[in-house]
Amino acid sequence: MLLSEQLTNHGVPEEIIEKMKSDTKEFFNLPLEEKKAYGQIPNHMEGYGQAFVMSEEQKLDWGDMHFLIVNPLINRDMRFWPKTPTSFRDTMDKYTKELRKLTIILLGLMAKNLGLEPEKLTKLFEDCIQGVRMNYYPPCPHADKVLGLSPHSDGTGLTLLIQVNEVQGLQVKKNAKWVPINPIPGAFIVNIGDVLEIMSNGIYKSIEHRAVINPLKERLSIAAFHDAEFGTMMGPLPDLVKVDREKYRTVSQTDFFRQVITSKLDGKSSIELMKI
Ligand SMILES: O=C(O)CCC(=O)C(=O)O
Repeated sequence: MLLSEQLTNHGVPEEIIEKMKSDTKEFFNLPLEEKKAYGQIPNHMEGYGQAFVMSEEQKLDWGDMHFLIVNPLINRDMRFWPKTPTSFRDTMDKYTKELRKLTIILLGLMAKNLGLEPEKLTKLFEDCIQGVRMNYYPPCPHADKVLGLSPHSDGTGLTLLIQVNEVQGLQVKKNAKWVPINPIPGAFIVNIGDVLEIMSNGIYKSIEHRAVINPLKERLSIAAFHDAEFGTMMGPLPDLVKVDREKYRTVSQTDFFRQVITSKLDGKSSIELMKI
């Protein structure tokens, strides 16, 4: 079953992807003070900073990131949207609109693969919650002693990820081994998240992944997360539990999100808590 695949011929115009990449690079190249103007604030997920910092004692990952909620439009908090480069906001808008369309196409195909009408899944993601995390990993002379992003599965539905430059760093766990994913220019890495594992009653499995660091070269990636519309219950799709026993609990999205955002990145530990 599809866990993490590279997708080419996806229909997202190349110039939109290239512009997203170059604006992201330009943002991370800004002086620290300028980036800090968009810095994370307490009890808030968005902004420039570090991923999943839960305590003062925690060893941090070797990377900076900038996270934005992009959809629903009403949930955009423009305080965190960079004004430099000047094209950034427009680029992000165009890029993520394309990715929402692509997500619906992929989810329709996945629903068919589960033996369901495409709408059984796509209608839950029509006005999806979409967030984008831009990651910047500086080189580290002791690259083997640090991680760019700790092992985790995404606590969302479907992730479309691009590796911005040709520096390898993403690894996925397959048969208990870490497998490097080589960057293919213009390709999206499609990662199944925990929400799709739950909704598919375990037929699709979320993929555990991590980012490693290069000793000499910086690396950048952009992950776009797609989640079911606000208010969707997190549980197996009713049609699937008619034909098999229910393997995951059903909880409110609020409770599910609380669990995701208050835990530090730790493999697939979050979804284990949802298993019956
Ligand atoms: O940098 C990468 O390739 C991985 C990024 C990632 O997993 C994330 O942002 O959740």
